Order: sequence, then C-alpha cells, then structure tokens
Amino acid sequence: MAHQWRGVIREYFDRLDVTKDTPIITLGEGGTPLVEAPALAKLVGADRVLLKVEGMNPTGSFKDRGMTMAVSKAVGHGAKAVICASTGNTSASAAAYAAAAGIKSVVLIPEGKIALGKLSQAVAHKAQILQVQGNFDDCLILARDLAENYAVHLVNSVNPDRIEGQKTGAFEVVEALGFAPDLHVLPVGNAGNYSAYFKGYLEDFNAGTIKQVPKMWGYQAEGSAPFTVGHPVANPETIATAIRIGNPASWDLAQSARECSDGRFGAVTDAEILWMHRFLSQEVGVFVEPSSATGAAGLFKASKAGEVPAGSTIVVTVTGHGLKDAAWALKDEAGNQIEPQSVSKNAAEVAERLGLA
Ligand code: AN7
Repeated sequence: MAHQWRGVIREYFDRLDVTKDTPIITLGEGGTPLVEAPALAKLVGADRVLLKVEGMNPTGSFKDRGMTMAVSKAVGHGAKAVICASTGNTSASAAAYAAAAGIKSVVLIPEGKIALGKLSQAVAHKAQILQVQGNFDDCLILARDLAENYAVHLVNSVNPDRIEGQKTGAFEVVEALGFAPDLHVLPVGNAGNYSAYFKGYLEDFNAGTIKQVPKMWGYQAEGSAPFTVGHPVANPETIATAIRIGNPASWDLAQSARECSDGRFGAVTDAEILWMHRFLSQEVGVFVEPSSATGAAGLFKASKAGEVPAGSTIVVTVTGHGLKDAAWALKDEAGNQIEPQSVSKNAAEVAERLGLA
C-alpha cells in the first residue's frame, strides 16, 4: 500500500518544537507537489523553474502548515478558542483546524475585502466572523488586543508556532530536489512565509544537508509594498486582496532573511499579477489565486531587466488555490465577463462552432 502522508507534525516531528505530550491536530497538510514549469522557465530564461503548489493543502493554502502547529500548541495549552485577523486564507485555515480540534474560532476580516471562496470556508467551518471597518492591519491590532486581554489564543503569524510549521515547505523542497535551489521566490504580505522558508533552509544548511541557502526573492503588489518603499503603508491597495497588507507583522525577521540570503524585495503592478495569473493557468496548467501569482510575476519582471542568472534552478511558491478567488478567471484580458456559448444538440453545428468542420 502506498505511504499515506501524515501531516507536517508527524512527518517532521524531530525538527519541530513539539513533544510527545503535544496533541496533534492535523488535516494531513504538507507533502505538496513540486511541479516542473518548463513554460515559465522558458519565459524567464532559467534552466529550471519549479512551482511549490501550496493550493494542494487541505484548505487550499500554505497556511495549513502553520495552523496545524499553532492549533495543536493552543490545544496543548488548554485553549478553548482561537482568534486571527485575516485577508482570508488564515481565517479559512484557523476555522478548519479549530473545527478539527473541537474548539471555537473567531476571525476578524477587513470589510468587503476578502475573496468569496475564503469567506465560504470560514462560514462552513462555523467560525465566528466579524467584518471590521478597517483594513487587515487594523484587524491585526484588534486581534492582538483581544488575545492579550481575553481567553482567546492568537494564531496569526506573530505567533512563532505558525512560522515553525511553515518552515517545512523548505524541507520538502530540499528533499524533492536533493539540493537547494539558487533562488526561492514568493509573494509577500506579512512576510511570515518568506521568513519561514528562510528558517527552514537555514536549518538544512546548519545540518549540512545543503551547501548554500537560496537567495530569497519576495514580491509585493505595487500599491501595497512597504518593503520597497521602506516603511509601513497606511492605505494599501491592490486587487490581490490576500496581500493587501501595509504593515508586515514579520518585518524584522524578513529583513534579516533578505540580508542573510543576499535576497531582495520587489513590487509588481496589479496588471502584471493578473497577466501571470493567466499565464500559469494557460501555459503551465496550475490554477492559483491572483495573489499567488505575485512571486512569478516578480520573477518575470526581473528576467526582463536581465536579472535572472542563466542556468539557475528556481523554486516559486504559489501560495493558494485558484478556486479561492475564482472570479478573476472568469474575466478576459479586457476585463469582460466570460460566458460559455450556448449551442444546440446538433453535432454538425457543434463541430462548426468549434472550428472542427
Ligand atoms: C495566497 O490570510 O495574511 O507574507 O490573513 O493568503 O506570510 O503574509 C494571507 C497571506 C501570500 C502572504 N499568498 O503571506 C491572511 C494572510 C496568499 C496569502 C500571502 C497570503 P505572508
């Protein structure tokens, strides 16, 4: 019988901050595919580009790697409720893991700014959901305040258990490739995942498993790019709602990861994000949410500036599933709604319409 993946805590038990007494709340997260993307490699002039497809996690995003840790530890501490601020994916994940643990979840979301797929998940898993009249950064301040003063356990990535779980993404990349990539590229919001991958690679480096840590390249949306402007942004704006974050919670961790890895931060426009979102669907066969295309869009932008080293092996984390925010796929390049044509049941007519006749 094929080996059943047991979730990141059991698979990486010795490399995580857990003990035999930690209850393990898992939905089988991790073990996601590293998919060869020759069309993207050709586009950017690299030897190999591989996508770490995090949409294959149980709730459809990378957040599950951190949430299994955060909720397991919360339950271990006796928590009866967890709370998070979220642009959508964290709330979907927190709600699902809280359901699995038999505890309550509270989610604070920016009013009107989360994708429908993600909201439906939080509702389905019976989270207590409040839309806050403010943006994500306001929601996080509120969540921290409530967790400090009331009996709810914070599961945002300011909780180190989240970063700890998410570092397993790097372990899996190294195991799948047998070495570290030259570059690791990913979208950045709070910069928790960027920091987590670096931590994972650094641990592999310190263990002697890899000879060097990849250069970490993180990309934000231009209207929401505190790392490229060098300070928090008060009113972040982008169609990539998952990364509509002006004051990244992991600012210091991310800056040190960038320095230690000789990496970079950059920004791309919403148009560049949507172009890459379509390219990944149409040319690579991987359907991601727009925010998740931000890393690949940044890589393409860098390649046009001649900044992608020839012969390199590049891993790009695509963070969330396309069905999370499906409305974008149903628009054409001009922004018009796409609707399948209606036809009769006559084969000759259908063939004609398809251009087969
Ligand atoms: C698809 O769900 O912050 O840089 O509240 O959903 O670790 O914040 C989501 C972030 C990238 C950015 N891609 O990761 C939330 C939230 C997707 C995301 C990011 C998010 P970080």
